Amino acid sequence: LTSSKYPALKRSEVFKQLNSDDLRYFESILTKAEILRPSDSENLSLYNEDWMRKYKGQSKLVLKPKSVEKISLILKYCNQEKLAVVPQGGNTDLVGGSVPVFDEIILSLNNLNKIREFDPLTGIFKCDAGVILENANTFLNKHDYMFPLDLGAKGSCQIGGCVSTNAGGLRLLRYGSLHGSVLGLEVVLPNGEIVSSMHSLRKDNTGYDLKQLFIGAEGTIGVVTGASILTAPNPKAVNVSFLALEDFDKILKLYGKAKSELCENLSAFEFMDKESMTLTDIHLKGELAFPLGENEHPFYILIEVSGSNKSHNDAKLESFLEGAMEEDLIIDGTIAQDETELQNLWKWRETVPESCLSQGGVYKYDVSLPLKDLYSLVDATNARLISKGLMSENPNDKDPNKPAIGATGYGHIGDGNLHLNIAVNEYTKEIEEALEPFVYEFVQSKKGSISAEHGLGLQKKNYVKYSRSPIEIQMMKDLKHHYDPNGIMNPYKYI
Ligand code: FAD
Ligand code: 2HG
Ligand code: ZN
Repeated sequence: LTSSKYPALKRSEVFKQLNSDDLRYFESILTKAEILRPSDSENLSLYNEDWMRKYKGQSKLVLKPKSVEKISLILKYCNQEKLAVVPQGGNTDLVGGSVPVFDEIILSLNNLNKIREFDPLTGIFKCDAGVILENANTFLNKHDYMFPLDLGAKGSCQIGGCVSTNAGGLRLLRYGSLHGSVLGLEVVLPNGEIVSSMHSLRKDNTGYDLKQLFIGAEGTIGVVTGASILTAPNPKAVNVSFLALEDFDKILKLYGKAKSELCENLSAFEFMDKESMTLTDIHLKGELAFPLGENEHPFYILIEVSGSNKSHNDAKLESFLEGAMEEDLIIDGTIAQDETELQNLWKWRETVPESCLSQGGVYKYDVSLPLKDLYSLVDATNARLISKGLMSENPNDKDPNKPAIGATGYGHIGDGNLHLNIAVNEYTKEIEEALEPFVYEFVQSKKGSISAEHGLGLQKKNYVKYSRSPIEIQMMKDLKHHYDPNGIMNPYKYI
């Protein structure tokens, strides 16, 4: 068996191939509803292929257990039998981490989806790993709380998947990373042992903070089955402004001003370039009018302010925008007048990832860079693709012989996180070779990180050294070997 999309990778002989005894075992511990077999090939392919339609495995079995105990039995058996396993949440991963490379068993958390408890005084929320982020947030909103993480994939991604990628998202600027808001986890180790650490403590310095190992581990050392999260009170007043700017330097000046004037009310500061808005406009097909008339400016910013007092919140935003106009930082702008307008403005930002994919395919690079260098990677990538003859010099010239459409940049300014997306008509080896290791070398030269918030998965497997030293990589391998000596958990990926 070889991977059709990745001929350079070979299936490891260490792993057993699934046989009828294995199937009989799984049938003995699971109900029919918890097993997806090859007879259901259409559904099986949904689990084998990733969101970008870029990575595709050939698994013949999806297990969807309804209890932690069943997950424990599955892993114990797979470990004994050396059957490789890919944990899968909402399958919205953007680095090829959530799908098998060959015939690994897919362990889906879809059926482990109960909210366990919530304390309205402390805001501590406990749930199964398979709870969908949007459902968690809807539940919390009813109690006047909110999940401290928000992202465009909220309708599909799961709490366990977000924890396992240490997803950052749109609110990190204000609410911090999951490394801070996760208070405890329940995890099943590869040998089937259940580690129950669903703590409710803000402070707990009892030795090593073991849960941190699983936050961002991408399913390589165990399966997260439950999470205890410190949630945040729902702000009573939220407003959003959408602004146009003429250069990237003004974005940085505006960000400095926003930090000092909007302070604790600033809850998002997102940027999009003209090209990402053009692709979104094409993708939305006129469903939403562009917020600022024509899309004709080089850069756009979405600012969200939130607080407990509406008039105070609005007054702060208005005075900030007036100042920004006077200082010539912004060319144009609009403020949402009601909840619908607010949601529509967010839609222009949250739809960018799928819009960049909509022309056929997309190469995504999620990187951290010093703010002053953040956008230079987009310019450098476009120049590189043009010099290699893979893209037209004029973005309006749709030359069918050029496989790349162009590089766009957007992301989380407050987190120093650029999303470099290269929209393409098709995935080709030539484009990939033009981009890699070029992008990673660029990031390393600026002392950035090759993975800001999406993880490493399969995509960045060969490039970890651009952001981690040999000793750091060795320590990661040691940890992996300690917890997963048979290497059954999410093999062929970054570790
Ligand atoms: P999956 O995609 O199923 O899995 C992700 C990884 O975690 C895989 O390696 C998988 O093996 C592992 N895994 C999943 N569940 C478990 C578990 N229970 N135990 C152990 N391992 C597990 N990311 C951001 O950081 N910020 C964003 O703003 C953002 N926006 C996005 C917008 C869109 C439209 C899309 C498609 C993705 C976006 N992402 C973003 C990517 C992000 O990684 C995922 O959306 C989310 O974190 C993954 O959750 P999931 O449940 O889909 O996990
Ligand atoms: C976002 O911020 C996500 O929208 C996805 O992290 C970014 O698709 C991307 O490159
Ligand atoms: Zn992001």
